[in-house]
Amino acid sequence: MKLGINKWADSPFGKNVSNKSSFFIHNLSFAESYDSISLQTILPTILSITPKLQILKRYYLCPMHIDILTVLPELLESPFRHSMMKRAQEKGILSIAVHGLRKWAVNEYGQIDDYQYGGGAGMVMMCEPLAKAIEELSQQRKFDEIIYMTPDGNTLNQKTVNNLSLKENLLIICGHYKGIDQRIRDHFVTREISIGDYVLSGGELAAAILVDAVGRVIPGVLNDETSALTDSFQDNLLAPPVYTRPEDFRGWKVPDALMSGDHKKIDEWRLEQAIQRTKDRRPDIMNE
Ligand code: 6GU
Repeated sequence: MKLGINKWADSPFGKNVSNKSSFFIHNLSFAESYDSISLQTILPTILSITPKLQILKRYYLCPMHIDILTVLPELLESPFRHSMMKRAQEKGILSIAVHGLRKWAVNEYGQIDDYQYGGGAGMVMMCEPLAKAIEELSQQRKFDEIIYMTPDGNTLNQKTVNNLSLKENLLIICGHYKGIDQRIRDHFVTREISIGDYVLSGGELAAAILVDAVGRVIPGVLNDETSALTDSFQDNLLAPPVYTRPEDFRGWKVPDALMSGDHKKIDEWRLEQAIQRTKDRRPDIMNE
């Protein structure tokens, strides 16, 4: 369990936390020698009780951290600086670090790729820079998953997204050219993810999509209004249609049920619509 004391300093509790107790939380392995109740023992239980406590855990104990390894760090500069990803980072629930792989290049020319054995067009990303980068970053934190973004990985879905959102530390590797040397996949990578059956010129945009999808469902990122629970796919149903003012636009009316003010009726209408929409468009997800 790790927690920078500065996390507490930024928190609403910061001013009230004594040095002793912040140290106490900071390094739980010293907890028993420090205070009467063993926080170390009860904390996991407390944290698993309710989603609200999951949120507290994200805030004060273990925000999610995502490292991204790429040859094109510039490509990932903007995607996380807006909207929810920005808010998650400002709230201290999520931190993202993009690393340029050339930092670990094999020579002063910044080489990170080479011709493929057996011949054929296209370069392959070499073992050495990737292995060095992964090992260096692994010394800073223990990764729950080392993910390689690749069109031949498992297709991303909401279930995987939800699952990843509960992890603490992720490392995402963006492939380029013909991809990365198979030995890195065999010996370091724990998960391979594709975002669909088409080929992109690199894994960066796919990584941005993965981080966005994971970031928005991390406990505490969304408020009730934007709750992920009403998203498409969360309950194997697509979301129902939505409407806003005006009630009548060019003679196109908002469905009566939504204007009824009867919450039971509204819920029933939404469920009906969601089921119908899913049957029409994505019958495949209904029985997953
Ligand atoms: Cl993860 N990478 C690339 N290069 N292309 C893809 C992809 C990933 N997912 C779908 N197409």
